[in-house]
Amino acid sequence: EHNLSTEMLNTGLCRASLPKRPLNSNKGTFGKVMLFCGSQPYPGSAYLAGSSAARAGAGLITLAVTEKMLPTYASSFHEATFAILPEEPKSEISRGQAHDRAQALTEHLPGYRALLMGPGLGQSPETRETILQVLEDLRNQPPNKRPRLIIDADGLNNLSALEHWWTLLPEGTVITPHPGEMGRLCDSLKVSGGSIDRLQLAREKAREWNVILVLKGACTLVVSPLGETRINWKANPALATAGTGDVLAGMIAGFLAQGLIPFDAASLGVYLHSCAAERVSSELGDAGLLASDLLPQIPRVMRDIL
Ligand code: NPW
Ligand code: AMP
Ligand code: MG
Repeated sequence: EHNLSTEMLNTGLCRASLPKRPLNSNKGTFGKVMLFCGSQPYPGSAYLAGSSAARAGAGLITLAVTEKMLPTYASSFHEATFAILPEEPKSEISRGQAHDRAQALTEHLPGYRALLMGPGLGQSPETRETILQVLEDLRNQPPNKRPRLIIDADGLNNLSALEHWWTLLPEGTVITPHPGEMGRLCDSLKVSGGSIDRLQLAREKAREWNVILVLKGACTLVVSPLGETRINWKANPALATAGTGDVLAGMIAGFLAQGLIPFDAASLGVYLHSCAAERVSSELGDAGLLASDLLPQIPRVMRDIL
């Protein structure tokens, strides 16, 4: 345990992993991101995550949405493309329907380098079933053929109800719980209290779950399955507002699509997310940041660390 590398996230470290932008590049160079995010009560999370992936430099963003939801997204997110999923059934839970939805999603996945599942999805039984089916499809694909996976928010909440949920994840998955979600993943352990050693917990769980764990908070930890740890020291209360986690998840997905290894994609996402917040709060102060204010700052902070 004592030999595990622990470093503070900083500009030098992140500059080294920032994706290069060759002059003769095209959108294919920077990867496609698929998002299974958003639902009727939470349409904004799909927009925030998807545009963050694009702002982080990904080449193409696709939202997997039902036909009913399509107009909502299409009218506000002009750059996105769409994968249309079958509607959720009105009454009884149908495994078959979830299977159809998962199939519609996985049929679109060839050629995609990153998949983000979770922000704003809700926790209907059918959504849970769809997530499980997609995970199974991903596990059955060879690692070099499948997209890199990041799971956040309701993606995690849907899993945490299941025993040994982590055995369902493909190798190299990034998860980004806030302390509330982390508590649910850890069998309702209270993670936000002062008594818990967050660093030790994060290391223990990243290893046990075999994931790249981003344990969010005022001081966010990024831990690899081996226990390598990167700490983000940039506490900023401006980020304590709705939708900022959806932006972070989208940024990490964008970096995964550009070919970064998951530990670097997660680290770069966390660092640049707080740099973007710093840019906003240097103007607005500690309150009143909108998650969408972060979006135009993302390219600027990438330029800043060049
Ligand atoms: P408590 O109250 O302390 O016990 P939830 P959510 C805890 C989507 N969104 N430190 C805290 O628990 C998301 O993507 C959509 C300590 C808190 O009450 C999800 O899919 C938006 N505790 C869905 O909404 C914008 C902390 O967790 C509870 C903590 C629900 O996600 C908003 C809240 O977490 C949102 O992103 C911390 N730092 N942070 C949109 N515009 O579409 C959280 N907790 O119950 O998981 O609810 O995070 O709002
Ligand atoms: P979520 O709760 O999923 O929307 O995620 C909130 C995001 O904002 C995470 O990236 C947190 O690390 C970040 N955040 C929230 N509060 C603070 C804070 N006081 N200082 C720094 N980052 C914060
Ligand atoms: Mg969240």
